[in-house]
This record gives sequence, structure tokens and C-alpha cells, in this order.
Amino acid sequence: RVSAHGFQEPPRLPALPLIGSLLSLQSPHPPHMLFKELQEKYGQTYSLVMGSHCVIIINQHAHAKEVLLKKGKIFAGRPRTVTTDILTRDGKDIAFGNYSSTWRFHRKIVHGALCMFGEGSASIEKIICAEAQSLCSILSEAAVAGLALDLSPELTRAVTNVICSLCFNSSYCRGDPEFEAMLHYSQGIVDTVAKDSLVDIFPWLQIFPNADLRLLKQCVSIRDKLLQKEYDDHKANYSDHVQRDLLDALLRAKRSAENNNTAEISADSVGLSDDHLLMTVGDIFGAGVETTTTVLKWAIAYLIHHPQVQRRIQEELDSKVGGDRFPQLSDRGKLPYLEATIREMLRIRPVAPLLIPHVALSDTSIGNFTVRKGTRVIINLWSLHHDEKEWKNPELFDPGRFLNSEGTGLIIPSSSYLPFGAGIRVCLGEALAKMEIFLFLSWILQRFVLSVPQGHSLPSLEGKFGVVLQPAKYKVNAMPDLGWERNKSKPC
Ligand code: HEM
Ligand code: PLO
Repeated sequence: RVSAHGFQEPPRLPALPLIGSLLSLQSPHPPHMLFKELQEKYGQTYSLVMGSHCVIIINQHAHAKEVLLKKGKIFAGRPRTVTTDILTRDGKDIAFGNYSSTWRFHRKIVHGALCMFGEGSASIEKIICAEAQSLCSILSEAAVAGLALDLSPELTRAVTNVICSLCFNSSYCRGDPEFEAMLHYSQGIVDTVAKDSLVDIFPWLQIFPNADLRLLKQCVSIRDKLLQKEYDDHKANYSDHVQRDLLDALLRAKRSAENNNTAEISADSVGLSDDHLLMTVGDIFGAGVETTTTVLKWAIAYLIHHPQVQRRIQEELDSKVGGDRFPQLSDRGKLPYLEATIREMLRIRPVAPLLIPHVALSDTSIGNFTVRKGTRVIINLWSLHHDEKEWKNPELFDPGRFLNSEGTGLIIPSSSYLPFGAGIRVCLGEALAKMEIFLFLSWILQRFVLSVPQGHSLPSLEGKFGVVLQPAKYKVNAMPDLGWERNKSKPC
């Protein structure tokens, strides 16, 4: 259908009454791959019906950028779904909360608090390095004992402690039962949340609502108890004169709203209720843990598959940092190959392959397609990052594609690259995540050679689809790097 202005409806997958497009979506592949395949038949941008909702799927960067950047404000909405409402007390957080003045206010406070610890700031670097140090000691112990290690719990603890410091000014020791509980509930949430919005289109995941919903509610209730405990402690020890962490920053905003407002405008009505504060800090904590840990697990899996890449990073570390000191943030500019490898990891296995769904807040258009208010828009980052027209051999893991022809400087060879999204809903933790990934990887690779333990197979590179794309479990052999041992004279 073409309108008088040349606008038309996007191609639509066949839809049946009630079940929408479900039948066309039966596939053994996860949604991001299926959506990529469907382009062949329906074009790069198409729509489907999901229950009573119209969903547009975008598989190309021009339309993705129109949604995220050019018309970012129009597409800044988020859908309400059963599972995210359970997680976030009906969207009282940042990531799953709809566009509103409360949402803008919370993003601003968090942004400010993260900047305070931000790039170049000594404190965040120190916190990450202390965790990297402790992670490396555990790797050393395992190496001495000749143990094959599942790195996941230790990586998660290191990353969790960084975000714990930022959010709550606290950290977990090895074997802390609260940490074990956190690992468990967080995985339960990742396994069940946002499947309604991203995935209730998919019949093979419709074992829902029973078991999944029960698990989600259980996990959320454990998480909420932990969050509440931190909240109560912080409230009890709050002082206007010291800001220890993000929770203090949120409490300060709440206090100042309470002090400045007249009786009619309460802190609650500007979105500074206890629920809002808890959900915001829960978001940052959850995102802070699950995303960075996932990237590090993918990174190590790929480095084991590609020992030549690992070697080249180690040579770069040897020559630019050496063995007399540990890597630091100011080395980032000197280590282009490591940076290129991190970029390539975020391309080939994007953490959030479908971002979080966006919603059109008014009638609008994408390219020549009309879009009605309320339409959900899914940006398929997987398609953007694996687009054959944009990337040579997109399935190939090749950090070199992010280097200039001399191999000395970094480039972004295609605009079809948005690992953190873009525009008004861009990731809030991009700078923090990049610092952590760089420091953890450089510390580990300065000292250890990672490989598959004898008798084990190479890690699977197939992701498990969910709100984050997680790698399967695997074991690693971490051998002290002889180069490091040789070079080391006085570790600081
Ligand atoms: C949103 C990627 C780490 C906090 C997002 C989105 C992506 C993303 C793709 C969705 C953008 C959209 O819907 O358009 C990543 C990647 C990470 C990472 C690849 C690690 C490498 C983090 C960290 C934090 C964080 C460490 C917390 C400190 C958030 C928040 C949002 C978000 C709060 C929601 C923003 C909003 O809806 O306004 N991230 N993220 N992320 N991220 Fe990250
Ligand atoms: C991860 C499990 C936690 O227990 C709760 C949580 C909160 C925020 C979510 C995060 C989970 C997954 C990754 C998300 C993040 C907000 C932004 C981030 C969705 C569900 C991304 C990558 O978009």
C-alpha cells in the first residue's frame, strides 16, 4: 500500500488471526538469526504481528540509525511486558522504563554518578586493578595445581565487585554465600526476563508462563531482598556531606527534592520514590554484572580458538608495557591490536543482539515505511554486525579489520557497528564496560597463556539467546606466560 506521499507499509509476514505471525516463525534458530534469514524473503525491514502488537524488524544500519539517532526521541519508548514489569515494578527503572520525565531524571543522576567515577578517574581504575590482581592470583593458584578452571564464577566476582563498589561501596569475598545467591538469582532472571517482549513471538519458547514465570518471581524476590538491605543500610548511614556511591547519589537527589518541594509536589511524584531508586540501582547492578562478564567469557573463548591472536596481543603487551609494571588505562592508546580485538569481539558476539525493543511514541516513518504510534521496533544488531555487504567474511574472527593498513591505528571500517546502541537510549555503561574489558584482559594476557585443557574440547561459539547472548560453559587452562616471568623484575 502506497500513500499519497510515497510512504508505504513495510512488507509483513503472513499473519493469522489471534496467533499473529507465529506460524511463520517456527525455526530451530534463535530469534536474531531467524530475523536475519527472513530478510531474504521480506527485505531488510519488515513487520510482523505479535498478539495485538505490530513489530517492525530492522536489519540494516541506515534504518537503525534513523530510529536511534535521527528520530531517537520519537522511538525512545519501551514496551510494557509481563516479565519486565515483574523485574522493574512496572517499569520504574531506566532500561525497561518508558520515556518520561522520571526516566530522564534517573538517567541524568546515574550518568552524573558514573562520570564522577569516570574515565581517567583514579578511583575506578584502582578498583578494577585490585580485582584484576585478585583474579590473576586465583589463576596462578590454579596453574600451580595444574587445574582446568571454569573461569566464569571468578570473572563474575571480579566484575561484580567493581559494580558493587560503584553502587554500594561494598564487595564480595570468595565463597561469600550472598555472592553465590546472587549468581543463582541473576542467571534465573537472565533465563526468563524479557522473553515476553523479545521472544513471546516464538512458539518454541512458549513453555512460558508456568515454570519460567515462577522462577522469575522467585529470583526477583531474592534480588529485591538484597537490594532492600543495601537501601536500608544506606538510608541509615546517609550523610549530606559524603557521597560514597551511586545509591548515595540517588538518596541525595531524593532528599533535595523532599527539602525543596512544596507539599503538593512530593519526591514520589517526580519519580524519586523508594521503588524508583531501588529499581534504578538494580538496573545498573544487573547490567554491570551480566554484560561485562558475558563479554569477558566470549573474549576468552575466542582467544582460545585463535591462539595467534592471543600471541599477538601478548607481543604487543610485552613491547609496549613490558613486565616491570601492570597495564593501566593510559596504555589503551599504545595497544591498538588489543583494542581491535575487543571491538571485533563486540561485533561478532554482540551482548544484546536485538538491543531492547523500542516503541514509536507518535505516528512517524522509517525510510519510506509508515510507522504508527505504539509500533514496537526491534533493531537486529546481529544482522548489522554480520551484514555481508558491510563486512568481509562476517563469520570470521579477524581483529585486523579494525586496524588501518599499516596495523598501527584503529578504524571502524563500517557504519554497521553499534555494540552499545546509539542516541537517547544508548548504553549508560559504555565507558565503564570498556575500561573493565581492557584492564581485565590486559592483566590476564600479560601473565597467562590461555588454552583448552587436555581432554576438553574447544569452547562452543554458539550463543544462548536471552536478554544477553551468553556463551556455553567451558574450562580453561591458564599457564603462566614465560615471557612475563622472564621480563618481570619488580611487580608493583
Ligand atoms: C542499554 C550494550 C554494559 C547499563 C544497553 C543497550 C545495549 C547495551 C545494546 C540497549 C540500547 C538500546 O536499547 O537502544 C552494552 C554492552 C555492554 C554494556 C555491549 C558491555 C560491553 C553496561 C554496563 C552498564 C550498562 C556495564 C552499567 C553500568 C545500561 C543501561 C541501559 C543499557 C542502564 C539502558 C539505557 C536506556 O534504556 O536508556 N547496553 N552494555 N551497560 N545499558 Fe549497556
Ligand atoms: C541481568 C540480570 C539481573 O539480575 C537483572 C538485570 C538488570 C538490568 C538488565 C540486565 C539484567 C541484562 C542486560 C540489560 C540490563 C539493562 C541493560 C542491559 C538488559 C536482566 C542491556 C544489555 O541492554
